[in-house]
Order: sequence, then C-alpha cells, then structure tokens
Amino acid sequence: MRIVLTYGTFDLFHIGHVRLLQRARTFGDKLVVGVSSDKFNEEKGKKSIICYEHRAAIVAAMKDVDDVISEDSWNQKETDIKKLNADILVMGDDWEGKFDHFRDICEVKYVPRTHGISTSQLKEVLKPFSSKEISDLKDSFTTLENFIRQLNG
Ligand code: C2G
Repeated sequence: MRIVLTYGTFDLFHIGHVRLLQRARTFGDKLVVGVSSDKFNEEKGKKSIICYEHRAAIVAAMKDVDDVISEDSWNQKETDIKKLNADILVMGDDWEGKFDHFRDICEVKYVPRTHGISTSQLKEVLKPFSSKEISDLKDSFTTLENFIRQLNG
C-alpha cells in the first residue's frame, strides 16, 4: 500500500487543487491531505475565506482523497510522514526544492501547477462584491432614487 501525502490551504477550491489531488493520487494507493488550519494559515500570511471545517470537508469529498488531517505548523511533515508511513510527498512545483530534505525518509515529487487559476486571483474577482462596496453601491442607488423622486415631484 503506497501512501501519498500532500498539504495545502485549498481555499476557494478550484481546478488547480482538483488536478493536484488527482495527480497526487496517481503516485500511490492512498492519498492523505494535510489541510492548513485557519490559525496556521495566518502564520502562512494567508487569511482564508472558507473556514477550515469546510475546506477540509470539500477536500475529503474528492474521490481521490482517502483521508484529511489538519496542518497546524510548518514542522509537522516529518512526524506525519513517519506516523502515516507515507511513501511519497507530492507538492505543486511552486514548492520545487523546498521539501527535498525529506528525501531521506520518503520520495518527494513536485508536479506542474495548473496555470491561469489561483485562490488570490479568485479573491481579486470577488473583491468588488465585498460588503463595503455593496453598501456604497446601495447608498448611491438610494440617492439616485430620491433624486428621481424629487424630479417627478
Ligand atoms: N496548486 C496547483 N495549481 C494551482 C494552485 C495550487 O497545482 N493553480 C497546488 C499547489 O502547488 C499546492 C496545492 O495545490 O501543492 C495547494 O495549494 P494552496 O492551497 O495554495 O496551498 P499552499 O499555500 O501551497 O500550502 O506546508 C505546505 C503548505 O501548506 C502548502
């Protein structure tokens, strides 16, 4: 039983995440995914929009994913690899070289990222619909409505 391990935030789950998990699963018989906790995300300098519970449930719902664990720190990988008897650590190639030091306890593979999609891009798209902009928009519509009312007497 070859066990594959990967980690990530998986916020605003998108096709890049799907493809990574599908690819990771092809390297073994069981895929375990460490999903970054909300607290660890802040340590990573990320504020995830979707809470950990939902991010973990979404990842767990993937048919290629067999188990989900919480990723709470940068330093848990070695313990996880040993505890899970993981044979291979798989990460997107934006992490190329960053986890080579685990090669003494498991294989390490970096797979090509999916271009043209990222959580930060999705956040940019969603930004205009943030509550501040929406309330500003509502205020301007009310002003316009009152102005039209006055015009019509
Ligand atoms: N990914 C990808 N293609 C994208 C976006 C992400 O292949 N367009 C991959 C990343 O390379 C990573 C995984 O999907 O392997 C999860 O990406 P993120 O949710 O951004 O997670 P990250 O911040 O890379 O966290 O300790 C490791 C960290 O937890 C990894």
